[in-house]
Amino acid sequence: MSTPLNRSTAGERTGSVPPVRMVHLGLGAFHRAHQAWFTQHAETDAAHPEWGIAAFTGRSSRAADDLTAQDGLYILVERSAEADAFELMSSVVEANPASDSPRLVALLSDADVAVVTLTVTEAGYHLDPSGRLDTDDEAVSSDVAALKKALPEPAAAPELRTAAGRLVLGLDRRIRSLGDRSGIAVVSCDNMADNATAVRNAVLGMARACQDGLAERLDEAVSWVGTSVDRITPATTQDLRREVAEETGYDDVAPVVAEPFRSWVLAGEFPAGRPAWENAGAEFVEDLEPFERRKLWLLNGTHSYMAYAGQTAGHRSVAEAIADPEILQGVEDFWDEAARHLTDPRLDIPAYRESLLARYRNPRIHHLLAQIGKDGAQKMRIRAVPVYEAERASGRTGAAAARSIRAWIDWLRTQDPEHLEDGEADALRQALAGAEPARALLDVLRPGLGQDAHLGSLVIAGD
Ligand code: CS2
Repeated sequence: MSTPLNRSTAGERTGSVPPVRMVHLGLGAFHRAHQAWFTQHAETDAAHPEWGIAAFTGRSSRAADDLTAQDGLYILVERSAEADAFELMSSVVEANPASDSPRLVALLSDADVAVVTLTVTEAGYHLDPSGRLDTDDEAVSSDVAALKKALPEPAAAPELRTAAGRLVLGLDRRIRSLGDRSGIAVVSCDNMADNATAVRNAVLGMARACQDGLAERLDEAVSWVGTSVDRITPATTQDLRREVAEETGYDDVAPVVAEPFRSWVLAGEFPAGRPAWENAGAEFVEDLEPFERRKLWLLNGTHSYMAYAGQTAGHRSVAEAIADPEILQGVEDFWDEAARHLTDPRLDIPAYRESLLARYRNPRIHHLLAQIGKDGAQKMRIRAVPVYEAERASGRTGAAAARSIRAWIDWLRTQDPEHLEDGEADALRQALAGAEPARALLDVLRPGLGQDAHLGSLVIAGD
């Protein structure tokens, strides 16, 4: 018989409940395997932790119900190629539905809350291909309308649809109640190029569309911190729940599984303090770009290539795909191209590549290609297109990056257009329905890319 998991059944294994000093938007498995892990391991006294996280869900509110029933507790399974290690996680102390604007406002109006982290996916920023907030987007315009009404009324806290809208509301209230003590760090933890600018553009773009002068006020209070985040975290399955119950005796309804590897590189200021994440191995740097590119191009770039080429070849997981010699070759070729533009000596590319291969080959991590294949438009735009462009700019063919783009196009053309799991599904459907789908899909990645004759010869051949 297994026991429900909560603070009373866990007893002293969790230490005291830490005060909320962090807010997280996008409560999903990755947050719970990454920032929550770093925060818990940053504590110097595990019995008296100082940094609690109040999290808000992303698209689905299920995690709020599941975790609330467990007082925020859950078990993290660290799965190496050989064995599992089980750890009780207790740094998340509140799990709220995304719709709970009053709670978000209350938290952000508290001077003790010092950090907001986000994992809302690339699509969750609602940016257009030029990197600015897409004000034509339906969720964005609905938030603009709601905020225009709510901002002048101090007590109003309407339900909002975007992370940017929620932050505008919460930060506006913070500045009103705390004045010159409102300094706070907003830390994007999504896999994007320059994620600090992405979240800044989203939030300030929203503020600008709502009220004169608000963007400037928010920009003064907020330190936009950029990060490169890494930990492979497959989706939770029923099997995992059973294994956790067998091994720990707890009937955890929301366990998380992740690989042992984890990395967090951050750049930026924390005006109101932060957990000592360096105690847990986080690195603080002045210039994030080399680290961010290494991660986005080498890891995420080949993940996406494997997602599309792998599914087309009939594979289901990363471990299966990388065992296919043709796909392995495609991965190595992509790495060779990308590595030419990753020359900072701190990056140690040979060691990084070797460790990636071991991570991909971990036979006990069932990381599904279908999971990675979602939201391909945003992903390919930042994972493959820049490698192709860097290669072209230095006079080379960019053939491996082009092969990856082609794999995406070929895979997309086998999908049911009505069921595309992509934040840009409408644009993709339109492109797929046109006379020259491959060219039109390239234009979705970047306007004008469809006119690139060289890329066309590599990608569109046989169209
Ligand atoms: C993956 C990432 O789903 C995806 O697009 O490439 O989630 C990847 O597993 C993480 O970035 C690893 O840190």
